[in-house]
Amino acid sequence: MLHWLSVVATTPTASGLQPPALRARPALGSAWAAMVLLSVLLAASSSASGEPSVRAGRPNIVLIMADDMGYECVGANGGQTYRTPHLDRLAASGMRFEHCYSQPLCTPSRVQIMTGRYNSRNYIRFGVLDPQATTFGNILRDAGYATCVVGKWQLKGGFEGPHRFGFDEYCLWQLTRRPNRYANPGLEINGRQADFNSGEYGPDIVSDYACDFIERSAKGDSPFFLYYPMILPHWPFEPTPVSADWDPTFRRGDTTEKSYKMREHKYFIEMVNYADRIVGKIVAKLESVGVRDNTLVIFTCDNGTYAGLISQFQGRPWKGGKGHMMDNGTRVPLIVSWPGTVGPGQVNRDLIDFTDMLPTLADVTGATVPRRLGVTGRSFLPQLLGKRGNPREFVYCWYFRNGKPIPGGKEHKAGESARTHRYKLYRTGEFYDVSADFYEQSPLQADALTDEQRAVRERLRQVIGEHTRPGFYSRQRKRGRKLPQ
Ligand SMILES: [Ca+2]
Repeated sequence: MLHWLSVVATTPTASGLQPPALRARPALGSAWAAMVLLSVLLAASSSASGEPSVRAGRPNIVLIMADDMGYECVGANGGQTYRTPHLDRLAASGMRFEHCYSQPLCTPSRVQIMTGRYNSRNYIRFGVLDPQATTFGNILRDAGYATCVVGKWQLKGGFEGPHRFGFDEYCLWQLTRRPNRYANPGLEINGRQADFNSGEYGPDIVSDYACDFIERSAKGDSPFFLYYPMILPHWPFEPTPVSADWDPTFRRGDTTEKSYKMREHKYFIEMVNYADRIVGKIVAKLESVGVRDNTLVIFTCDNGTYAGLISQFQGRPWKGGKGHMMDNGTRVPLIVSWPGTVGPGQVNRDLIDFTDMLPTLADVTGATVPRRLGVTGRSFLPQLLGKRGNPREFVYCWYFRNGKPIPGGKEHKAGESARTHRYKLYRTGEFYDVSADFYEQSPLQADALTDEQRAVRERLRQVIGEHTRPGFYSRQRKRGRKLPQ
């Protein structure tokens, strides 16, 4: 493992920031004292009722989110093209969700999962998180958690950005620049650029940092929250350190990598397998430092697999749909493991969307979510504890990559929809039975709907009306912008 204080800083910046070992823990204020008291009270009341005292334990949280690795990539889900033994074991140890829906693309999903709000309420444009936003990092740090983010950022904010959004420390790619991410990467670590030139592999470095954070935090007085939006297995598709043709001298800029064999499926498969290895590495670290049973581990993904890559899933082909609003762009893995608290081998079919993560983490930790934030997600903690809970009736999606219609004829990729398990309505009026029409080829004909279908369609129309961005369409029309047809 690298020694983090010796990482070569090529561009000293961000005065006031220090490497993690030199940073002081947040002061334990009155809010913390109140939280401890609350935890004690909750422990007393919950133990009296015989239910798990989840808030009393204040578990550590590790949230891992892969990049462009759809539902079909995980063996436990029925995937047959990739080897994911660590994820499969994680699923066997806890609860696997079959209907978790992200946004179709990186930034929209990152904004939604971090803020607990639909993109219609706080999305600006690709590559940006609203500087005024409050994230799950802010909420858990305020609740006394030691916080860290490693992996891919893509949300701007400068060297202070991750701190502003609630993270004590970070080891990231694509914070203030966009150099190589895989072999010989350029990263940014706690306010400093760090360029690696000796055959290092970006995903190894950020996961080493994550392991170091876990090890340090396990010795601390506070529980910890590790948010790990993975670099893998996003394009460019390249050999990994365990690939037969790994080349430690390999180096490319984003300009040249576009001419590489970027669509070679072989490397994508190897990268998914490597992402799985890293999940195993993180879990092994939790075990080796003795905190596994007191750590809630969540694995999900930000959007579907790269468009056009065909994988085998439950005996049939599944075509990747990243960037599209169809299920192959938005249906993602969700695995939750918390030994001793979440029972093993469970499969849950409830609808979950990315606004639900923040309220769930708050629920697990007893953290307060201020009403002013307008968080609309629902906690799925009850389901994790084996209860029915309050499952959502719909999943809503507002997707405009740049916050407005995309010029150049790509409007078909943008839009707004609401869905149940079975049916999906677009704002344009197209209405699909997605259980029978996965790729949304044949909208249901309005004059042939059953009474039940009409009722569902009307309810979904209301959902879109309730969650849409007020005035958005009239403003676009005034500006002469073409809207999705
Ligand atoms: Ca992505």
